[in-house]
Amino acid sequence: MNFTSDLLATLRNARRILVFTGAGVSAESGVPTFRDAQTGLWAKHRAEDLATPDAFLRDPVMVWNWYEWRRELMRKVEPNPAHLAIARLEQLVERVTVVTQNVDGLHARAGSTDVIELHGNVWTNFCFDCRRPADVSDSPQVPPRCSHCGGMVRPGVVWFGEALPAAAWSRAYDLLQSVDVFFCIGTSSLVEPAASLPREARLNGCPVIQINPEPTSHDEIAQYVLRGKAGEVMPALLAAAWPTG
Ligand code: BV8
Ligand code: ZN
Repeated sequence: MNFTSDLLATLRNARRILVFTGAGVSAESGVPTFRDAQTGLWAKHRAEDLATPDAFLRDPVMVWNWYEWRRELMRKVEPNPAHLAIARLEQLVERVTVVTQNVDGLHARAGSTDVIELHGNVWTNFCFDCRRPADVSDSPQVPPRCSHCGGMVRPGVVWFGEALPAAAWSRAYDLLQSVDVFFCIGTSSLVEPAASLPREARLNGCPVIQINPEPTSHDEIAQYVLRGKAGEVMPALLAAAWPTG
């Protein structure tokens, strides 16, 4: 895989890097991307139609079981070379922050130490009514019930139509003013407001590096478009930029 000397110099001179990721960075771990066709029980549903508060209120058992199915699948996977290369960046650059749309927790498991989860984390749960964190281990019901108020427990993710966690969003947005390089890896850039981050970075004059096997609407704002799988491109890019690293 060849990279331009300009790209390699940009990386080597970077002090602060923001790595923005979507479901594609977990694809090579075996986690279906968000817009991959759903399989099995869920084949007739679109993820966007299940990941909403209305869907949960309409059919809490189905939505809860969908998350249990995804958690079961995610439990079995490991971070892939893309996650590991992103974590290794921290040894090569002064500051690296990962801003992820993913809810699988794989960046932290790969060793990334500064991860902002814009859309929550599927390993947490909270009460739909009182919003207290919920421990579901001893609740026999589906969905489990809140031990405090009896409300239904839901996964700790951000659903469509819900605001992103304010602290996560403002920290990610503020970082745009101070990063030298913005990686945009494995995202179709369809979901807002997350998809506005690469655009803002570009408007701030920060070079955007897009890594995706497919074209996306953000190709035109990227200074570098690396067409390929994250698990192949990222390790090769780090080896080329820091050969002795
Ligand atoms: C909000 C958690 C307001 C849940 C998720 C009309 C126009 C524009 C916007 C809207 C609209 N109508 C509504 C909206 C807003 C809406 C939205 O953006 N909708 C979209 C569908 C149009 N957004 C919201 O509702 C957000 N909230 O706006 O709130 C508000 C404000 C104040 C007060 C109240 C309300 C909330 C959005 C968060 C939704 N939750 N996830 C769960 O996971 O179950 S989003 C979900 O999509 C995942 O987190 C996923 O990460 C994310 C983005 O998708 P991608 O990551 O990009 O995944 P995708 O499958 O699409 O693409 C994968 C890519 O990887 C592809 O490009 C593929 O080529 C590539 N790839 C594949 N293999 C590889 C690879 N790349 C590299 N290597 C590989 N090997
Ligand atoms: Zn409660």
